[in-house]
Amino acid sequence: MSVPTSTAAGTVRLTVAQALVRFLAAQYSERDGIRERLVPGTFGIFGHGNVAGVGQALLQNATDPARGDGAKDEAAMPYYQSRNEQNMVHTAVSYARTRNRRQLLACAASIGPGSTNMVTGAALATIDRIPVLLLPSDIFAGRAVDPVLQQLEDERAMDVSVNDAFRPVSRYFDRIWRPEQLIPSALAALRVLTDPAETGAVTLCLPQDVQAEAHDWPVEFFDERTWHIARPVPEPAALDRAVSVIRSARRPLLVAGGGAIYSEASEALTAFAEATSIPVADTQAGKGAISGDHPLSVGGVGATGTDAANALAAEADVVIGVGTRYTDFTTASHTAFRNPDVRFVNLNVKAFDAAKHAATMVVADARAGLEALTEAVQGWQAPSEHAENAARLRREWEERIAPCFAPHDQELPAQTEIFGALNQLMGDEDILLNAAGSMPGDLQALWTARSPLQYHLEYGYSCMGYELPASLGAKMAAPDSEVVAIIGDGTFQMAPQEIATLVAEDVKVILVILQNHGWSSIGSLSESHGSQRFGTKYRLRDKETGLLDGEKLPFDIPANIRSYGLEVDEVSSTDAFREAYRRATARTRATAIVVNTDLYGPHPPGSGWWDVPVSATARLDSTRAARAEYEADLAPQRHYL
Ligand SMILES: Cc1ncc(C[n+]2csc(CCOP(=O)(O)OP(=O)(O)O)c2C)c(N)n1
Ligand SMILES: [Mg+2]
Repeated sequence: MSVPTSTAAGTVRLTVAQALVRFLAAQYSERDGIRERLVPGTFGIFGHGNVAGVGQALLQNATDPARGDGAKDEAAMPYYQSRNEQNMVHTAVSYARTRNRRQLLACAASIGPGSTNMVTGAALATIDRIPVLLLPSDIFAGRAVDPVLQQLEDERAMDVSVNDAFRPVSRYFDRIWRPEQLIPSALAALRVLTDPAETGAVTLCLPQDVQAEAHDWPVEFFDERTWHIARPVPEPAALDRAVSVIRSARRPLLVAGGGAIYSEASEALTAFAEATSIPVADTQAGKGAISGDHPLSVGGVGATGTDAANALAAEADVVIGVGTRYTDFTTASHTAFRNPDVRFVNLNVKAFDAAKHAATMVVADARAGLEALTEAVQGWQAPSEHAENAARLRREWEERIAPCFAPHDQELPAQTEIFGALNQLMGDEDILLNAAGSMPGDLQALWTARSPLQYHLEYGYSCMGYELPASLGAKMAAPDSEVVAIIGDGTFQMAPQEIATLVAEDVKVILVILQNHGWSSIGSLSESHGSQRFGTKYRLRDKETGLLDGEKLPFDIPANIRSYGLEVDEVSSTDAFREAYRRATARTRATAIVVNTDLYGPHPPGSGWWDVPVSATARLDSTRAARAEYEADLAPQRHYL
């Protein structure tokens, strides 16, 4: 049995990798009195960079009942094998998001390509403000063998490696050149991961030789440690300033972002909205913070928002942003808020976000801040006509989108029909996942989320390939929920591999693949911006035109998925989809429904705009016409000062 030997009093001899695993297994989080293992598992793919270091440590943890020097059974660190390093970061992000950032996973990769495959996942985590601990392997600290297989050589600096690419996309980055550096670095890493204002990807690079090096660690390093996830309260003076702006409002609008969900502020948000009669619009990350059925909910705001939310945004005199980053989709590229005198009050745990649009800042946890605002604004309400106007706008929008859910006069269903059916079929606590393609826009406009976790849209990075591995993470985090990933055919082709992991771990999710033989999203963007859908369909190259506009590819997605061992239904109508969904829920294993849909939509109507610049000079008429339209659309774009 590979029990490490204690050496000097109060120390334990372990390799750096063994020490890191043992340290991570002893970390706990606490919020609102709920204490949980902070890092309950590690995903990984081994190569020469980590197989004998981190790999050995995980093996020892998995197979040695003493888990190294008598550590308790709770110190297990389950290892999950992934098929692609980018995917495993997506899985970890989805897990942490579904756990409202109270728990997270580690991801261990080999040196070189294994590690850089994680860079995209790191960017996604940092942009979305979701904690994930990345453990890329790194070049030899000792340099005796340089260049090791897959090493980038920089003649100007020997401490540079490909892992430096993680720096701009990590909230904390470190490289453990010497064993004893692990102690301060591990503590710093955990502080950042559990700080709601700082969190994102945290990267600890582990040189290949250092991972396997032994050190005498102080036993206290492995003591159980609890990280208290803070709920910072607003400063009284900031609260006063915010309240005086809110009290002056005649046509206020709340914008709920992801922060409202991660902080579990739904009740507080709803109570604040009810107390003040302020309508609530939502962003992609914030949908569900207030139930879509609530009379004050007006749906998505911005580029892919509802007419109701956008009409209210256009005239709002005070916008109260709660936990939002105000991406260009939310602001419709700075055209959504058109009142010349509009002012912002931003409640955000991160001062950086609270300060946006020259706002009156309330730097606080969303829940604590909303509770304080509700108390402080007591007795004040927006004029009653305002809520009545919002309710009328919402009814008009519902009438306008009703045709999206009805059968269309075309051979294949529009995906909006499928979404309408799915919204009825899924339970309130079930989870819908999506990230890229034409689906996010349609879903933001059409979907009614009735619980905070139901609508899981990754739209900070909108990364094709997130959905499938994310379904694994969401299901691990919420095993009692049905998890449904909506995956475009383009997205499917980017990352189908993780189906093998779903099978290996026997994780039941439902994959809904929308087969439209190309990119409906970028195709329509291309067409409306003068580029004629060039290069956006999946077609064979036509010998005569020389373009990719020949026959459809004979690629058989159902057969591809069946080859992994899944049961698959292929459907071409909304009624058949309903039946297939019922069969899918009855199954106990991961399963898929491939829906043949129409590449050309139709997509929902909408009133938002998105700034995608059109070529300012062109020989093509289509581009010149699109450019003229673009210049006109730019007119209302402004800074909010
Ligand atoms: C990794 C990545 N590459 C490229 C893009 C740009 N992009 C956004 S949507 C899209 C096409 C998506 O195609 P599909 O999944 O079939 O969805 P559809 O547009 O047909 O709804 C592309 C290429 C992206 N978001 N992510
Ligand atoms: Mg497609």
